[in-house]
Amino acid sequence: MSAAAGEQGVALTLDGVGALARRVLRAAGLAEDHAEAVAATMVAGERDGCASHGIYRLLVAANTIAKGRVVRDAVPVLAEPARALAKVDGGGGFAQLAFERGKPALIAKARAFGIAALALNNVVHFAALWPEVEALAGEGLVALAFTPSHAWVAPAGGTRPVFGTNPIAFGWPRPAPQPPFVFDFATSMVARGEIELHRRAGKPVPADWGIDAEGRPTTDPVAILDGAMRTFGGHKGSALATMVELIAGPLIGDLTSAESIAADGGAGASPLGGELIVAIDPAGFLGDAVADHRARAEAMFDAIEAQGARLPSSRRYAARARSLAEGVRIPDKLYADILALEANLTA
Ligand code: NDP
Ligand code: PYC
Repeated sequence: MSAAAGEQGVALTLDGVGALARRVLRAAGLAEDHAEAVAATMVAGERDGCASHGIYRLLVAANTIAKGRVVRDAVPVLAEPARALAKVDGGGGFAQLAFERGKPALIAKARAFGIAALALNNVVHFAALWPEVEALAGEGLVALAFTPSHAWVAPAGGTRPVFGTNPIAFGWPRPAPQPPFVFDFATSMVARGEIELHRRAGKPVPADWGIDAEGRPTTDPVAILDGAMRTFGGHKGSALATMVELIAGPLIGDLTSAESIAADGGAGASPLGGELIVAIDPAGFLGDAVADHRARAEAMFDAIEAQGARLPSSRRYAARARSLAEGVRIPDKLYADILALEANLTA
């Protein structure tokens, strides 16, 4: 999370962010392999200027661990229910390690069969999805990822939460030196983490982000956190959020967002459930013609940028270049809260 304008923030190298994250996660009782995998996604978020899923998530993860809502030393188990399908039972642990365990099988199957899917089951999820689709696109694959969360979001036309913030991520490989084309966004107006950050900063949110518990529009982040968030794009976001519930819930035998929040029982821990990741090898459809058709995709990216529009992830890649050169700045209060958490855990 970068420091707000006018605030200097605490300067850290990315190695420093990683060391801090690993230290706190280990102190919270997380097993070494999970701490490594979880810390890596927090560093990636901080490095790429994704405040809602960077080092701020240490507070979220520590709360989930303290509430006993994640298995600290879960051992993910890989199964292959069909030739093009892989699944990993995360054993109630954080999703990051489960994805790492399933990724090689997903890549191998996509290359062998042209298309393959990986289901993560029984995982606790608080991360952004772009690191996963970007990693798969880096292997030359087209990738899609979906996960439900907790029921915080009202359907279009309704006032009570049914959906999670249900992100959809997509990755498309591009010829070097271009990084992959990636987008990753919640099907709610904004990720819940963004509303949490406004609450922490004592700032109002835009009027279309959510409603209070009585169904009235509000700019008060606390009222929305107690009420309901809105889907983006009205009925279109609502339908996409429904799709995410279905394909990363019942389709893979895992929880919906409503079931996840019911299982949480008011603990305020991160969502429990599943994630679906699909990988497609362009060579499966195109054979030797891959390069020709990928050149047509490049022409489309050029047409977008030629008129001054930006590609999704271009902000993130620019932030990455800056952070790799200069490190990052963590807001003073967030840094103080993390140090206080660490002191508390090690006392
Ligand atoms: P945003 O609304 O900020 O949208 C993010 C995506 O849109 C990024 O790919 C971003 O690229 C792109 N984008 C933003 N502005 C533009 C623009 N002007 N032109 C082109 N592209 C643009 O994010 P959300 O708040 O919806 O989600 C943030 C994160 O929260 C996601 O990474 C998501 O995975 C995560 N999340 C995770 C959940 C979970 O259950 N695990 C639940 C909900 C969200 P860029 O990054 O370059 O700005
Ligand atoms: O920010 O909406 C969110 C979120 C939910 C789970 C992880 N991030």
